[in-house]
Amino acid sequence: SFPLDAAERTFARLFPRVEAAFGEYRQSFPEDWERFTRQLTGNFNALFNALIQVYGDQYDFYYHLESLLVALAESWCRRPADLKHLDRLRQTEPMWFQSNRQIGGVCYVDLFSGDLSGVMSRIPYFKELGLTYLHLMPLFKCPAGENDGGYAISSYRDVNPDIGSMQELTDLAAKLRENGISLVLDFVFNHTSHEHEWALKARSGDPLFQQYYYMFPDRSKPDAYERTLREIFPDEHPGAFTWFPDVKRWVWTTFHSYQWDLNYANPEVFIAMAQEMLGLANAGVEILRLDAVAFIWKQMGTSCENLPQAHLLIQAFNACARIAAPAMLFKSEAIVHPDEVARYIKPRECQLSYNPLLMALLWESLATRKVSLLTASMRGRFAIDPACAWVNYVRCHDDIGWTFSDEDAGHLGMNGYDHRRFLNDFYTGRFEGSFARGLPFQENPKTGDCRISGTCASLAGLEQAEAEQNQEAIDLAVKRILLIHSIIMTIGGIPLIYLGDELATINDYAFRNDPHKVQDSRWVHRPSFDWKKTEDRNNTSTPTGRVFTGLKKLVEIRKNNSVFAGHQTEIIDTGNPHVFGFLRIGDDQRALILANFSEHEQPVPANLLRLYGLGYLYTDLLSGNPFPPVDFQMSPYQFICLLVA
Ligand code: OTU
Repeated sequence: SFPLDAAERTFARLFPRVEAAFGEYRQSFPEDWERFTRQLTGNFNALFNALIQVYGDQYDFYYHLESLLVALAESWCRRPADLKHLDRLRQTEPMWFQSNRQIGGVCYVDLFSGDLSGVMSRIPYFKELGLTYLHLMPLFKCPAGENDGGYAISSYRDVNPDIGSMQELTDLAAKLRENGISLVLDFVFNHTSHEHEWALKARSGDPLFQQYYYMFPDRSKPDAYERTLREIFPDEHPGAFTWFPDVKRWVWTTFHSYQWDLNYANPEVFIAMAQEMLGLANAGVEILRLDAVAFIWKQMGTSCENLPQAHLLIQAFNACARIAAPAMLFKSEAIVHPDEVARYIKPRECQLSYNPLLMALLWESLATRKVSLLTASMRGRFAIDPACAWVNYVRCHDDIGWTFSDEDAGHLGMNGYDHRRFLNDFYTGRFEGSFARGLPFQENPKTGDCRISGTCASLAGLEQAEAEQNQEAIDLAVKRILLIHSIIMTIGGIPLIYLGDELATINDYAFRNDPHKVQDSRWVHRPSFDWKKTEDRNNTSTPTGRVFTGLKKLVEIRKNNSVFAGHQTEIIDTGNPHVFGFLRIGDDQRALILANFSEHEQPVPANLLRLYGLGYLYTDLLSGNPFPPVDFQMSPYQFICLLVA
């Protein structure tokens, strides 16, 4: 426990020392220093209150706090003028990311276009799609061979030399920004690679750097921890620890053995990582994807996931960003129970969050042709802080985990475990009559747990339909792809397209011939971007053209109607178990969205429209025509988007 005015008293003591250290800068740039002072005073309490709860009992807490403040000031002094300009813009329009004009895309630099200069040359393609947000998958130095698609980082300051340099990254960020596109990068902060300088020092026996990780000489502690841990990548190694004979230690490796978990119980790790984070901010990153947030704090006897200290640490990182790089926002990547996902979403923690529940339940609805779980879950869980936003997606570089709540399912009379089994059978194609061609990921025979890999198109039925040359099935697959995308475009939040999906890219099994990839089925949905396919993008006699033009139409509808800004959304009961519906509530308009998740016609009564209409005037945004409020039939997988006037 500490006195209530501890933050103010600490600030009064520490700030003059920081000012003294930056005397020259203050004199040369008084206004700029003034801005920093304002940002620091405005966020110091948040920073202090988070850190003292995590580190307050360490004898040298104040020393660390002072070093952190100095590091923040140094980073601010180094922050380029154009980014400080952006800081101002974002401070005057803090809800910019809620605009209906926001559309996201994500890709791997090497697979998409070879290298960073290749990405630069593809800006016209991003603009054609309407992107305003580009997430480039991890692009920093990483071990040769296996590196978890770049999620094992050996240096946060060096771009992987195969794809470019730090300067090229900075230039690309600026060029994207000029084109109205925000650069999004990962902050892989739960772990570094085993080849990071800190890990190398730890391996060579440096006790200071051994404190950067969790290292144990024998199995006693690992065994004790493992009693309550879940296995994340059981295919690679059982449990959470790996034995490294060179240092004769068990090292905490939640994911792969070459990904060493950082020890945030050590305040030096927090400060070091805050500096790495600000380095990314100063390179021009506007949105930081916080990877694997759930795992950053460990405590024996717990699951070591989603612990209160994990939240405090993210709040502290967030305060650092508000102080030294205020334009930069956080996006949480927590693919966990929906109750836990929600806890990261706060203006002072993560302003943005993936919406893994919506993602999983869109696929669940396609498999079952029923929308009850989707409707019930979204009803209870879609609403979040008005100052935050969802990032809605149908596919990403990862597997699909069935992270719905067993309680939600239970209320509908479904057994969560059995339902997940069904979904896994369905999406691996084992279920009789399934249209999907996915692969199992990290199937765990001990728990029956399994996740699903596969591209959007393959999971939606296109691969199988094309193999069978079944026109009708191809048609249905295209409709499924567009249906789930139409939801993410309109439901509220930033829609995020996994690039390649806009061209209906199917699975690529070539990863099976690559010894560094064969053990990780996620590579089946990470093919090289097929630029040849883009030639078909406006040819609507091909599935590629139908998906691309269909998606572009949805993008246009979203961008042209401010009712799709923000996330004021009411999930409605359509009275039809196959039809998902919601109402978007804008400042002066409303939109009614209906989505038929079955391959059969579905009736919708006019009463439903009347219920949500004002004066019964509807415009069908897809056709531009008036929509009469009479009983009607929805065609298979039809999506209806009505502007209500
Ligand atoms: C994340 O995913 C990344 O998205 C993955 O690509 C990485 O492999 C991993 O971290 C390690 O950096 O387990 O299957 O519940 O929240 O952190 C994906 C775990 C994952 C997830 C998530 C993790």
